[in-house]
Formats: sequence, C-alpha cells, structure tokens
Amino acid sequence: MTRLARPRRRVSLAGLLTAALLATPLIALTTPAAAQPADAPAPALIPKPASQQALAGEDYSLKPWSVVGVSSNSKERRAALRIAEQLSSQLRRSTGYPLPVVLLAPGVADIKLSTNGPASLGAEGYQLRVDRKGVGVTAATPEGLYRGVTTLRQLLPAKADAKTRQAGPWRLAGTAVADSPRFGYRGAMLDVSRHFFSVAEVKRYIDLISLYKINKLHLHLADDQGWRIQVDSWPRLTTYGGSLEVGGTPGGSYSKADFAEIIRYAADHYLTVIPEIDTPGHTNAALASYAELNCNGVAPPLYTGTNVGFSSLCVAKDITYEFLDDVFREVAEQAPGDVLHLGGDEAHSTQHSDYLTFVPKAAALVTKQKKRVMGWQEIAETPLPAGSIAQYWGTDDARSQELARKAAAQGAKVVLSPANRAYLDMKYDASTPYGLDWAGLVNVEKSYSWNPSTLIPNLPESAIAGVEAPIWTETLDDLDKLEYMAFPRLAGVAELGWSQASALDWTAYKDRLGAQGSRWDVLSVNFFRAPEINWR
Ligand code: IFG
Repeated sequence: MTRLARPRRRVSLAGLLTAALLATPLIALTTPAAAQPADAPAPALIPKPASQQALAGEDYSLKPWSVVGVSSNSKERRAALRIAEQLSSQLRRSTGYPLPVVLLAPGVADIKLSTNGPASLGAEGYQLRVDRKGVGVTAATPEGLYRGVTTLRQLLPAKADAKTRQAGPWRLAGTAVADSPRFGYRGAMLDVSRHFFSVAEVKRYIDLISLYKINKLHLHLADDQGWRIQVDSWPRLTTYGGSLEVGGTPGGSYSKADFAEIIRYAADHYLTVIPEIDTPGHTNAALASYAELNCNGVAPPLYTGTNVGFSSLCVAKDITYEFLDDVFREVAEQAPGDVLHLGGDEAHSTQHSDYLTFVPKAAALVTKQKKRVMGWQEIAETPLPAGSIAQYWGTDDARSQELARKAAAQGAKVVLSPANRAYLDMKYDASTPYGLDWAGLVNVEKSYSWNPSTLIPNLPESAIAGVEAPIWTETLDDLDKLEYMAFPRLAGVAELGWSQASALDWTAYKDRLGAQGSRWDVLSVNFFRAPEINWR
C-alpha cells in the first residue's frame, strides 16, 4: 500500500531540518572536530560489485523521519513500488521507523529508488550512491532495481535484517557503486524429490539465495524416489508416486496452488523457476505409478533407496510420448519461465541407441510448449533444438568436458555445475556429518577457487550462460541440513556468476565472506562455520 507524504509531514520535516541547521553551528562550536564520526569502512559485499568506491566523509544514517521515494515511468511503477515496499517493510521491522514509501516528490525522500536509469545499465545493472544527503539506487528495470536494493541491504548493519526492533544507529558508509552481472544465468538447484521440502521451506531457500543475486531456481521435481508436481491428466504421479521419499518417510507434492505460490514468491525475489522432469532415467516414481509406462507392463515398487541409473522410460512405446506430452504441457503451464529441464542424466538402463532416439523426441515435446530445452550434459550427444542449454556436471573428466564442447559446437549454451566444486551436497571435509563425497571433499576454498570461463579447455566463453549450484537431498531431510551444506559455499558460486573475473581472489573473498557471518546469525542461517574463515 503506498502512502503519499501528507503535507503535515512536509511541514514537520522542514521544521526538523530548520532546527537541525540552526543547531549545527552551535554543535560545531562546542564539539571538537575529532569527535566527527570516523568513516565506517565500506562493508564487504558479496557478490563483489563491478566497481565500488568509498566516499570519505559521506556516511549516512537512516532517520526516524526517513522516506523512501520511488520514481519510475508508468509501466514499471507497480514493480518498483513493490520493491520499495519490500525494503521498507523489512526496515520498519528492524528499525521501528515508519519509512513511508512515496511516489517521489523531489526533496522529500532521502532513500531514492528509480527505474528511470539509462538503458546502458542493462537488465540487471544498477548504480547506488550513499552520501550525506541520503541513498540513491538507479536501474533501468525493476530487476536491476531489485539487485541494487539487495546490495543496499548488505551495506546496512546486519541487524537491519532482524525480524524484531533493534537499536540504531543505522549507518551506511559513503560509497558509490556501479554494477552489473558477468553472466545472465546464476542458478541454485533444489532437489525436492529425494526428500520433499514444503512450500514454506522452498520460500526460505528463496529468501537466502536471493541475498546473493541468484536469479534462477532450478527445482528437481521428479526422480526415482518421488514425483512432486501435480499433473491432473496423470494423477497417480503425485497421489502414489509422490507418497514417499528416501528412507521411506512420507513424501509430498505441490498442488497447482502450491506451485503457483512458489512461482509468485520466486518472482517477488526476481528468480525464474526452472522445473525439471528428469527423463528417461531417474523415472521410478512415474514407472511405479503407471504400469503401462513400463516396457513389460509391470509397475515396479516405489523406491526409497539412493541408487541411481536403474530406471528407464520405455523408449519404444508410444504411450511414453503421450505421457511426456501431457506432463510437459501441464508443467509448462505452471512455470512461466522460458526454460523446461528434461533431465537426461545417468540413463544407465536405457540402450544408448534408444537414448539417442528418445532425447530428440522428448525435446520436441518441450519446444512444443514454447520452452527452451535444458538438460544435463549427456543430452549433447543428440541434436538439440535452438536455444538449448546443457548443464555440465563433470569433475574435470575428459568425457564431461567433451560433452560441454559438443553442446557448444552445436550452438547450445552451457551452464557450469562442476560436481567437484559446485555440488553443495558434497561434504566439506571428512568430518561433515551428512552429504556425499563421490565427487570428492569440497571445502569453501575449493568451491570458490575456479573461473567459469577457463574451467573447461576450448569451451568458448560465448557459450557459457553461467553457473548453478545444485543441492541433492539424498542425505538432507530438513532445512537445517540444507542450510549447513549450502552456506557458505552458495555465496561463492553466486559471486563466480555475478562478479568480474578480476574480482575472483580467494584471500580477499575469504575476508568478505567472514563478514556475512553476522548477517547469517541475524537470519538464523544454520551455516557451517568453516574454521578457516574469520566469521564476524
Ligand atoms: N548424480 C545424480 C543426481 C544425484 C547426485 C548426488 C546428477 C546430474 C549424483 N545426477 O548429478 O541425481 O544423485 O550428488
């Protein structure tokens, strides 16, 4: 709800300003210069912005009478106001200040948000300035404004993220930031099949990944252990195929209303949801639900173990493609983003020749829904439709690197998810209480210390769409475990996707990372306090 500044406030504000101006000389006479507050150090930002400079002597503190002003042309006004309201509602909670949001009446607002910036800022770029007069965030789009406000939140003391009222001061170091992302695809994948996570739990993950300018949420919605998204034309997929999870505990699934809520919440955080229906392997939940989908007409039992590669859709049967046509249609209707992920990994029980037949047929059913095809790297063995994306999940092995190059060679884009660096279910070290280690132990430094553009030899940088950090949940059955494995490493992958290559320096990053600790404490994030980081 947008409250316009009431004239009464303008008079009282002017009154306050006059009083402050009159008082200043008095204070100046009586307060020795040395008492001027020292400039707060420019706080550590993750992802590191393209450019940031401290403005000495330009610190600014939020005031009880601070006002958030929005200026935007009409087509983006609603989105811009929504962003302003999100910021204000959080800061009202932690500061106790009213922080009204107004459609900018010049001079009233000391926190100015604008989407009238130059088109040169691009889709996600922004400029941010803190000086004695206040704060300004300027972008060319609501998404860019959201990214800039995300930075603004990191410039405030961590307690600004608190759910309850905290004591001030609410000081911002004087700074000028000009920023835009290196890669357009900066993803986090959440496997809700091995263990089911509720809408509320997915929202919590969205809250956390969006703090680091992640812009894609890849949901792994179907696998051997559980089918998690409603398909009205094949109801047993969820009623039966979604009933369990790894370990045999009750599973769950998202009704269309549930999924719509996830989509809405993700959009509010400027995240595009990419739904994945893994095929032709990783399909036991579907095969158990409908006997006719199996080549032998016999439905296998539900599976609650953690093996992979034992299931396959029946490539030879027509019903397989009728099934996928219905599934992709209903999933595409539920996810407005431009990408649908058809999986394609570990099809160890699909004849290779059948795999080469299957993927193009499945891909055609995705493009029929006007979606871009995305799939794990193995799909690069087949001719891919224009606009396809292959997701690399190699461990520096020659075969995976070759698949990535093959994808690029046919004009597909590549998203980098190296399992030995970006898989957040990998143990940090031998003492990590959960997670897997098939791709090796991945400590915080290893997860950060790679450069997307040079990871795979002879992969043209123009083919790299960006990076994604998957978290597989065979061993992760609740949010605490998820947060422990995802943080701090997700922040590092987010930086690799956003920041310039020149910014990628472990020693400097490690120090900035340590400063996130207080923020994660305020947000009650159950992060792994890696001993090598100076958490503060
Ligand atoms: N590989 C499997 C996942 C999951 C993972 C756990 C891919 C693409 C191992 N496929 O990663 O289903 O089991 O780390």
